[in-house]
Amino acid sequence: MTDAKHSLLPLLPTTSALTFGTYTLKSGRQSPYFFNSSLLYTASLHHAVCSAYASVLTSPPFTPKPQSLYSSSTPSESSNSTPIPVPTYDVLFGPAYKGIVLSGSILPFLLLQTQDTGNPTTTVSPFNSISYAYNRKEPKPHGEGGSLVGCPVKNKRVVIVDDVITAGTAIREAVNLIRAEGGIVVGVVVLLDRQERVSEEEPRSALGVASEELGVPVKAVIRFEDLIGAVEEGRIPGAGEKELRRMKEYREKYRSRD
Ligand code: OMP
Repeated sequence: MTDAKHSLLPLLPTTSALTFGTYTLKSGRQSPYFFNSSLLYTASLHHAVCSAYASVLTSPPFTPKPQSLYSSSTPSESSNSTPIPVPTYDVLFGPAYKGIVLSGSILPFLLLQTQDTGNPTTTVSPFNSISYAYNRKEPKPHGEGGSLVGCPVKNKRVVIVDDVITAGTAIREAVNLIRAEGGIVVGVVVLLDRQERVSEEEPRSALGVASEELGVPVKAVIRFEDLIGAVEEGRIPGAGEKELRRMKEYREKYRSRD
């Protein structure tokens, strides 16, 4: 998790994904900053983003704890004693639209990070059969029909991969979609946790509440605090004292209390 964050954060200043102004969010809140993950579209940035998700998805709690990490290839059978984690899920689900590209793009990175390095002639990985799925916003009325694309999720253990969590509405919508298709949601990974409360009435964090309600891990690569830190250190172009003050005021107003 920490490695993923530290490889991604230094790249932010090279992009315009993080901008400052006044933005109306999906929740209706007026935010002094906006994180637009779809601007991380170059090969090198997309590589870094997918690699960061894959780091999270190949570590606990998305793989068993170290003592039970071994797949069918045990250290004694392998010329290299590096344990290979096994996944606790079958499908990565990316909610339309921004999650779509993530769901498929992360898969090769799961393999790269978990190949049995003791056997370089094969590309055996316990993650070989992890699959992707995503939804269409408009269900297709002809051809194969339906609103889900990719692996059918019925009876499958599904991890949702999305870009940002603010109040948690987008995640709840994705959970409902998957459950309606018979899938079992076993986790969520987002790129940015804005660390905001669910609502006026619910002061706990959207991420914490989602995790508690679903009874599954909900993890983020980067948090709002990381963005504030980067601005404080003068590492984000276009963000100075004024932007920092507005971000801190916003944090006071909407930050979660858990
Ligand atoms: P919630 O549904 O309130 O959790 O908002 C999450 C969604 O808001 C994400 O899926 C994004 O589409 C969008 N969003 C961003 O992309 N970046 C932001 O900085 C803030 C939001 C947002 O509207 O809250």
